[in-house]
Amino acid sequence: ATVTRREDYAPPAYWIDSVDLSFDLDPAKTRVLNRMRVRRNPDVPAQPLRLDGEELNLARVLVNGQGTSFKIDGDQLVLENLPEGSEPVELEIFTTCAPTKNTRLMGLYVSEGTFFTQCEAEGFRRITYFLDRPDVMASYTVTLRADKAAYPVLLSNGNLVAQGELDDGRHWAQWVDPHKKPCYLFALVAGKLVAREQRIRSRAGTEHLLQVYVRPGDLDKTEHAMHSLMAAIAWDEARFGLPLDLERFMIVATSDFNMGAMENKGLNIFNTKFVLANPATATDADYANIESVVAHEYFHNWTGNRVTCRDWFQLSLKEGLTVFRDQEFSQDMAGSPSARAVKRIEDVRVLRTAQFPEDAGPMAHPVRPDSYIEINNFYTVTIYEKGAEVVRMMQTLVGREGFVAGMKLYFARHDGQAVTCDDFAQAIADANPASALARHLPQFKRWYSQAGTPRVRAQGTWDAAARSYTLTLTQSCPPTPGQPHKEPFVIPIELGLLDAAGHALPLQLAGEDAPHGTTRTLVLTEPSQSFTFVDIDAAPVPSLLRGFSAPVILEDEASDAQLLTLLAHDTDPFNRWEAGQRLVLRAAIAAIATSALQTSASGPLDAQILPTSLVQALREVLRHPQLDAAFKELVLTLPAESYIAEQLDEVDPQRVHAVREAMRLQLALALQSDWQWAWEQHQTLGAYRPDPVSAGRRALSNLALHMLCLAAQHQGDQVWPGKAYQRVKTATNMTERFGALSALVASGHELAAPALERFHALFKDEPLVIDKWFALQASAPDRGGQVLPIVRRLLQHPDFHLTNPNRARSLIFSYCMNNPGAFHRADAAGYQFWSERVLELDAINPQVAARLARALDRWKKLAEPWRSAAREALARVAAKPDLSADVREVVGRALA
Ligand code: BAL
Ligand code: ZN
Repeated sequence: ATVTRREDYAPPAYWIDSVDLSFDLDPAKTRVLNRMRVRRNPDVPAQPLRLDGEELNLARVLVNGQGTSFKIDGDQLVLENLPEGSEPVELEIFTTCAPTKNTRLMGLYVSEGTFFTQCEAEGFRRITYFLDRPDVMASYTVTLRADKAAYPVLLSNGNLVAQGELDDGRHWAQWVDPHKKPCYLFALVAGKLVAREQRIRSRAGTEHLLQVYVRPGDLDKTEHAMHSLMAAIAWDEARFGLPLDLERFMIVATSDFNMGAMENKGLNIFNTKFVLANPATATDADYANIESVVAHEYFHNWTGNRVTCRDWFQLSLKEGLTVFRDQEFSQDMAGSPSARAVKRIEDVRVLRTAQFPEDAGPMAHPVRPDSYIEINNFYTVTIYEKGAEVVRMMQTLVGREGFVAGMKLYFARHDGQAVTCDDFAQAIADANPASALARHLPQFKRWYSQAGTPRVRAQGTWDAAARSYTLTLTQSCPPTPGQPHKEPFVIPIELGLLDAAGHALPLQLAGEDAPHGTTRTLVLTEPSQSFTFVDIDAAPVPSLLRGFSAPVILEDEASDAQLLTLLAHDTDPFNRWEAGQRLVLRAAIAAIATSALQTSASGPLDAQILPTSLVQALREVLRHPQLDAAFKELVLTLPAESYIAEQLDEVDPQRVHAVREAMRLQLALALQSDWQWAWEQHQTLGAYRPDPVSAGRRALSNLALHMLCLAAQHQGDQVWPGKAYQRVKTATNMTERFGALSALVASGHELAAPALERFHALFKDEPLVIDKWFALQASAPDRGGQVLPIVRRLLQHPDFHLTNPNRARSLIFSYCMNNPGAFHRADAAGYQFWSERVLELDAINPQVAARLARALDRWKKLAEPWRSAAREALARVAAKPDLSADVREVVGRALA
């Protein structure tokens, strides 16, 4: 396998100024004529032109209209005899490709009779020979020709400049993109589509046409995506002064897509999952995801497209920054401080349940990686979510206004360029020369270069005589592959101190004249540092890492009593939630260490794992008159099994499952009347609205119904399952309908089967809903090992299609990656299933297969017999001779 290294970066030997592409679109054999103006890069020694290509049939190469000698070297087309000198050369390359055979969904492919493209990261080379690297930016003119009846809509980037009929029932359209772009942002779409349209006027008075294209029949599911797009456009102008730079901005939805969506210039292509929504088919979570993904892709128009990446090692330059922007957008859209905090908690939950394990496992890599075999494997939670945390820390260190100034300087310096993460950090620091970021910039940038999650140990001492409180913070970071030793990071720690009654204390550091508020940010730069607060009358309760101000693992000595104080009183909602989670985790870990609980076919055991004081504290949160429903739902939701497992040195997945199930049952039984109260108090009336307040009420009432069904199942009572079944039949929105169905499935009630059947019949023509139906069954709690046989049976279901990534994810990924209790079977049958599916998928779509291959990333943490069985399963996959580079890299690293 070829390893690509960041240190080997060299500028391209040639520039491509312009590209004129003509497509004769035919599903079986599409003809592509590529006419480029190419010139030598005068800064680089003369060398042959090497163009990337993959699975192309080459018919002709002309240089300045003349035939030329060329050779094929591996996947590259090599031209050794181009005219010397700096004059541009007209290069004409004629190739064909086979879109219907393209099951990888990279390059040009056909989905349900419509042509789509996906070029990031290296898909453009599957369309034509090219310098397929992001630092080569060209002007594009694209002409599409296709049968008019089959492909009435012909789209590409930029503006439609001409169109017409051909005499054989075909038609054509020509598009010119006014902006230079790297080829990974190229796109075309051709098919039977309809569009929701909206004309808008910017703050500056310019007019723009917005379009959301979908298949006929889906138009009634496009309103929310359009509203989200309009909100995102307004937000970027208001918050960062970044306007829409296109006359026309298009979104097109397809049901066959490897990723969530793609930010092609002016022609975003989306997975239907992140476009289509109406109250009957989409849940509140779907609505929120659509808002955030539509915004994310739109924000790329500046952060990614106007300023792009020099090379793929800089991927987080655009992805970390754009995730940060979409998270900020969603918080601003949420409105109230409480709704903002809910969004922050959800984001941190993703970071800690997905990115922290990645950073501790075989695929750990820095936010700016040093090497890769297959770049597709590096579209990770580290590049995206940890990258966003790095940007957020910059904002914390320079302030919100300072960050806006930094962004302005970044665009002033780099608009139209392909740059690095260093360039970004430098711009933010240079715009804020007096900031802690500028003072510590080289050290801060270790967040880009060092992998691993830092640990921060906090020790506090109250000195009664001096009336002072000294907090000592000590940082460390464990080794990661290729990085045995880590240098200290710059870690902003936001904190507050509470007295025993939960009141916030004024914060005055030794040497200061007066207190500065009740929450402030300390900047940890040394391996160990002490901070002394004065005028403190009694031992305080520290509230550290408020708002999760840095992506670290905090180890402090908080007692249960202190955590209960934070859970009841902290003014920082994140730490209030965190205190509850930590108390639950403590109880879970203690139970895992001491008990031999097992779940059985009849359900979880009735055991008292959570201490009474904690159950009472949770009750008080649930019944609290001021707290929002959405926040309550988060506090009352137990940490995921995978997150609990991460806290353990050695994992018995069945014990983790049994303990979590027992905690769930304990909460269901101990708070039974409170759940009933919560259900009754949080019904939403009137027309469905996806706003955070209504969504929070539905989330809490769904959790209540789930708990009530669980308690009822344990007690043999039929009332609540009956209500849930009724709701599956009569609910007027998907959030409530699916919540009720999930409650029946999760409690293992006999009504689950008829409810699933009815649900399928109702939504058999709605693929995104059928995805939910598969996913729910694959992630059901395992009782006596029933889930795997169900999943195997569902593989044979007429609605299951392995070639469709959404469907593969809904059934196979849900089982292997979201259902540890069912997947980690003592008989290794779950791992056997996993290895079969990885190999099967690899032959179809290596990118999707490589994602599934990561289900066993953390196998070295497993206890026996799981550990040996997992290693064997990995070795079985690795033994396949013709494995893709994608899967080989993942299993190779896992076994290293
Ligand atoms: N650039 C790939 C999809 C996304 O992150 O927006
Ligand atoms: Zn992105």
